[in-house]
Amino acid sequence: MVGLYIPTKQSNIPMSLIPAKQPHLFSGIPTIDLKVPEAKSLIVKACEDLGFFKLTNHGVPMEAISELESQALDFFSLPLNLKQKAGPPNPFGYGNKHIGPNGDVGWIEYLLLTTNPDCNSLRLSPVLDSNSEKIQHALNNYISSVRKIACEVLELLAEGMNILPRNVWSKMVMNEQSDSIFRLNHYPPCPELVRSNNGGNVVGFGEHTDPQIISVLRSNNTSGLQICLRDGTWASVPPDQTSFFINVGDSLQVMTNGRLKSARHRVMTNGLKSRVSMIFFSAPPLSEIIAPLPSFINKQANQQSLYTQFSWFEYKKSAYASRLSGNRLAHFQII
Ligand code: GA4
Repeated sequence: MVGLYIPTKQSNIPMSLIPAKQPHLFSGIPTIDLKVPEAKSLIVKACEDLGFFKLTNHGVPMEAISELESQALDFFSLPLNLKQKAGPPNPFGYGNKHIGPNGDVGWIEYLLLTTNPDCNSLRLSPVLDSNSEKIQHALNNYISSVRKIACEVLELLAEGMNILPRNVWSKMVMNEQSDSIFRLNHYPPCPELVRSNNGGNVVGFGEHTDPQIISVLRSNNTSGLQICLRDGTWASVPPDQTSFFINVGDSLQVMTNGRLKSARHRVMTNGLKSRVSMIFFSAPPLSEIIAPLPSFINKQANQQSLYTQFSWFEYKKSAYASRLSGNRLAHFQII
């Protein structure tokens, strides 16, 4: 793979001598047990403070997770020319290094997929022939589990903030027309890094916020995910293959009029181990209007909406016209 973005490159210093500047593993990620009575208030607090937390005791069987991981690894270990038959990822399919339509690149290969059962066969069957049924089955099973997790979290958030009805957000994700998508990412170890032994700073997936409502991420036991803290510093998230990581997306930030903040995050390539992640991006139907709910605008306190109203279709269109690291909400902010 070529064309990497190596952010610490400084003039006159050979790349191999640039010291590792990876942040330390951060021990402050809020960890929330989904089944405890105080889960809702803990989730609200985590989404207000960081827009990010780790979810444990989620009830999704490890077999469903491992099965999809193993199918994904089988796919990514195929020869490049075969995998490319499932591309390009416009809008769904296999992608390699290129992220989005505007020139962003990373040390990554991936499958972008729909969340509609059996709708990915058009992309996957030409590569996997009859074996595509296995991955389809693992995908359907996993996606239906994480969709439920996303909805449970959204309902706890609504309850925790006294928003009625409690399914105000989950019903968007459960809607048949929901535009939710799914992503399987493979970050191969970077041989160049191993050779130079400088330990880090090759970008797998550049910094960004997710445009959707919330994202449910699971990875194998390889580090790489980093989140941007409120003071602008980056923190490495210790991997945990048995838990999910949840992050707030731009749309939830808008619907809560900025009370919950979307989490800026990125993934750095691990020099030695490959990282596999699977992410469910929960989204509303394309026609859904994204605007602050009235309960987040306190008229007595003269509070106003911080954002102009837009449909998910409009936001998505504007997101896909932006660079990965862009502040996509700026365009819709009322100043
Ligand atoms: C970020 C979140 C999801 O991975 C994604 C990404 C999408 C893509 O990879 O095609 C985008 C990015 C994401 C936001 C800005 C645009 C679109 C790449 C890019 C430069 C699938 C999504 O929905 O938005």
